[in-house]
Amino acid sequence: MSSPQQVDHLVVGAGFAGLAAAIKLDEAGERDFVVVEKDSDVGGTWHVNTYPGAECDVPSQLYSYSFALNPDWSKVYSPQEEIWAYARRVAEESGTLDRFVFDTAVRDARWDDEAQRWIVRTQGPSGEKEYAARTLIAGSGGLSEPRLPEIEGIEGFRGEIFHSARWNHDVDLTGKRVAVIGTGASAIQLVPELQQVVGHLDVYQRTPNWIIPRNERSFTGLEKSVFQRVPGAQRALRALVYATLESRAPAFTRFPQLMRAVELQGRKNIAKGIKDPELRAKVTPDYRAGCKRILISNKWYPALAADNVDLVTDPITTITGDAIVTADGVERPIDVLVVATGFYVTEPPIAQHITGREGRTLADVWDVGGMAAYKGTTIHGFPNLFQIVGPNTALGHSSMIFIIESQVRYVVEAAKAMRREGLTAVEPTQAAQDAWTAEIRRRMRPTVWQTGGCASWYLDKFGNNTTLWPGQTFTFRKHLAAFDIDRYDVRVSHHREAVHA
Ligand code: N01
Repeated sequence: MSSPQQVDHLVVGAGFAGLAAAIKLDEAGERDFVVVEKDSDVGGTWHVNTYPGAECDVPSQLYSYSFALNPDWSKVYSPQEEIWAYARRVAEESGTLDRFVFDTAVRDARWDDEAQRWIVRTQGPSGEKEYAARTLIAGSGGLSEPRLPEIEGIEGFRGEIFHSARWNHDVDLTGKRVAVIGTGASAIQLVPELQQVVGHLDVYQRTPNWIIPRNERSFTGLEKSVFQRVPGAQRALRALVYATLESRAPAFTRFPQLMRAVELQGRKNIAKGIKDPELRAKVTPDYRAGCKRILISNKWYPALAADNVDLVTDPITTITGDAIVTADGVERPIDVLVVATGFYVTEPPIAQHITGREGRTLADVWDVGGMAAYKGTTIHGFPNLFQIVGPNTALGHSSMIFIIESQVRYVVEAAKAMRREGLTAVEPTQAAQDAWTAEIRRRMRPTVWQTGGCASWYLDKFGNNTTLWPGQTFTFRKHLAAFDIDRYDVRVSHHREAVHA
């Protein structure tokens, strides 16, 4: 292999996180970067998730960059292809696409302490390539690695099988016998679409979710032209959406009993969509709303009540060559199996491929005590690694793009500080990271995620919520407003010369 390509910053992933990092680095004059993306275009999850009915459940006025408002959103909650087209347009207009490398996966990244660089090996259409990067900015997302269910016999299934995030559009579902495993955010969007085309649909539910109505509507031509001509009007609407969503945070983080109001809405939604008392009982959760992600849909319950749909709640025991067998012994034949079973969130596979200063992978380090990072972004033992959407940065109540922009600002401030001070490495001290993690754990205790009586993918194998931010988003932004170099060990040469904090 030829010698590594030297770059200042290597960004992993061209989703909303990687794209924001590229744009903001570029604006700050940090132009020597490469964005490596395993898929064929920008957009991340909004490029990959093409299942029928895929839409965002955060209003688009807020689920968009603050620096690239879009006056043309068609609806309050935009469909996947519109969000992807928006990301594509922002990327094109930013003038940064010349530094994006597509169809290229990161195989591994290793910190070279001698060179003070990340050595990153990639695999692309023209083979393997190595980069030597000052910083590694991981924007690969928490919801990018599909989790397939471990069910006996699943590998022997002879029909078509695919994950919601890897939709196989070549399979015609018209008139077929189809099963969907899972009833999460993806399933509740795709099931109502499938119900209209398939012959018969079995939906396998392990745990019901709280689902409230979706206040859906299209923007009128007049509204769009006002947004076009008076950006202030659109900013005001964005601020209103932000404030409305933000006002819900305390119910998640401090006063879970307030979630009774959501449960009332959820029960009404069930009563409206389903007449059969038995089916109503099956879909009614027995835990506090908010403990698992609150979902929004007007179509889910009517779809379950349709004549060609069965909601199966008996646990699946085996999958045969052409059927699913449940614990009650019933065998339901199918042609196609859709698994909408979520993602690897608390044990992200990319962590196995990142090796830090002491020769340990991020996966090994996190295996001991769970995911942890200083301010959800930097990690002791992993100099110059910045993780966008890192531990405890995800949200249950608002737009992840707000969090992404907060983190990107921090990363850019770090890059500027490194240049200004002539630093080769910055690494949060163990003390700083431990104090941050301890505070997160303390704040997590009264939250609905820990007290609500459910099992969720927010929690890791130790029972800790290492996924969500336990507070208001503006507090998160405030924490990351400046690069607090006094919480970092810094190096100005091959040897550690200055230690802060
Ligand atoms: O995945 P999930 P998702 N046997 O993990 C079930 C975002 N998102 O893809 O609840 C049987 O939520 C599992 O059951 P249980 C959003 O952040 C956003 O739907 O664990 N069932 C659950 O029902 C969301 O939260 C949008 O008991 C099994 C389902 O599979 C996140 O993505 C749209 C099983 C998995 O649900 C993930 O959503 C879509 C098994 N072995 C997604 N294993 C927006 O609109 C798992 N399940 C922005």
